[in-house]
Amino acid sequence: MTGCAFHGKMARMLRLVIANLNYSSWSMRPWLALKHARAEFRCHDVGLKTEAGWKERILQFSGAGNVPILIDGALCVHESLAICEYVAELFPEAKLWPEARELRARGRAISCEMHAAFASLRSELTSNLRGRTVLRSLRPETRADIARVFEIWKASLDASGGPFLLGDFSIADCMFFPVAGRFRTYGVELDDTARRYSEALFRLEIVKQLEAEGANTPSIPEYDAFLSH
Ligand SMILES: N[C@@H](CCC(=O)N[C@@H](CS)C(=O)NCC(=O)O)C(=O)O
Repeated sequence: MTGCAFHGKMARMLRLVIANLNYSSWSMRPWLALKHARAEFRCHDVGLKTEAGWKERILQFSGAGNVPILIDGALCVHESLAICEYVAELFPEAKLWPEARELRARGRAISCEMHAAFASLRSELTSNLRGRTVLRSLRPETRADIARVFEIWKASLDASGGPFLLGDFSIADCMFFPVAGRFRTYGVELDDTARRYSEALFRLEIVKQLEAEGANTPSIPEYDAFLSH
């Protein structure tokens, strides 16, 4: 975390520095957490791969060189999961983590797993919320990642009783929403549990708002190319 370029210029208002909401799964996660918490915040899209100077704009706020970054006064928080945690602390009434300790532990474990793993799924099924295709074949590693996601979803829904992973909507759903989006984009066949959970996500008003935000953002051809692999 670093000092912030916005600090001191304006009245305190949360700011989320993001990339294109159609493609940036990492940006979607804290965006959903903030919306669920009914937080007032402004988004600053750096223009990833579409506008000159996008990398320098990110580096103004975080030496890690990645978005999302949440700015709260002098504080810049980078890393999507850390931002979700910060939002949970700022808005405890939003109950972004469940009260039951066991479910909270599960939620943190699966959110960390989402953050750290699934490399094959992420690289073969690039996030593209508005894109639609049906991929004919997938790498075995991607199929294994998909099976693990289904396993996590089923175990969590069984433990909590649903309709979301930990019962009510939580950070765990923010972390896994982009995966449900990837499954829809690339026509991945869902089992019954995964289909019901995905439908619950896509029915959410904040998800509809996110889809509307992502609908008209600039196209990034190198990501759209994955639709025709
Ligand atoms: N671990 C980071 C990953 C963030 C990330 O990879 N963000 C991408 C956009 S989705 C990015 O900023 N890429 C910049 C680049 O490619 O140089 C997080 O969870 O926030």
